[in-house]
Amino acid sequence: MDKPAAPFDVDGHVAAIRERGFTVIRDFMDADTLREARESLAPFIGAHHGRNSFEGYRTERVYTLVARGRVFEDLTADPRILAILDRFLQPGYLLTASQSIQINPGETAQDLHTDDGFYRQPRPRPAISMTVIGAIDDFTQANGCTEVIPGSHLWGDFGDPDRPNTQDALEALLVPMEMPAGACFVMAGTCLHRGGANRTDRPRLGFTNQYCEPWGRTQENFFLGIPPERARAMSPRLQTLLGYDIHPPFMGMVSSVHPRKALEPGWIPPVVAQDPARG
Ligand SMILES: O=C(O)CCC(=O)C(=O)O
Repeated sequence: MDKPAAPFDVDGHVAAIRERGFTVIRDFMDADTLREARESLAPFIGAHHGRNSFEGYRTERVYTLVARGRVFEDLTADPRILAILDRFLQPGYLLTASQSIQINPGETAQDLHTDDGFYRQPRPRPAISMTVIGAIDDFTQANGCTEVIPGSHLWGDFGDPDRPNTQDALEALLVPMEMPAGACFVMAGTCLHRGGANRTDRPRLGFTNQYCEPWGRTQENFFLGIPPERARAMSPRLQTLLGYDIHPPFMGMVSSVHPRKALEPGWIPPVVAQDPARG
């Protein structure tokens, strides 16, 4: 008889993030999910090449991933991920970024960065966003797996007060997030990391979804990036993640009404509906 699957250990994952800044979910995606993810992405890869050293000149990204296939809707609102995020972010948190990242052969390592660094609030502080990075291919040190500095989520604005804050000193602390295809890790937005260099002759495909506090500005503007008729067909949970909800009492309202109304068929924005010139 098959051993029953172990229940998902939310507390364990939350404790690991609090302590080290990240946690790994090894069996996040099964073989069917991985196949679907690859098939859904295939038509889009190649359309966008990195334009700077942050995006990576030899890296291909597919933005607005959440709307590129049903599998990405499910991965974005995966109950295991949301159970972890519920413990770090206020109710009504938002999807702030959603993209696949294919690091191609010859790509160099990214600059070290944090994912919530553009919220210019003094550190140390709680994370304003949380990041998920999923491995669609195996992530290895050779093919450019993400590299993370454990514990850096607790640092202040100028790094660890007990260590020199030089590039060499920081690089010496990097840990490669080697993981098999199907695994993902969840990381505090305050944790220093970078995409690694790909020294193999094959691409490394992964994806990232990032989620921010419900009062934060999102990196991607999903209201403009996802046509309303597509958003209308998504689950209510996903609609909330995309901003079709309010942060009480009324952040996110649309001309005084709940933003989900704007998804109803035939909805006409009040600036148009109430325009005396409309006749
Ligand atoms: O692809 C990766 O492993 C990490 C990429 C990353 O950190 C980013 O682009 O912000």
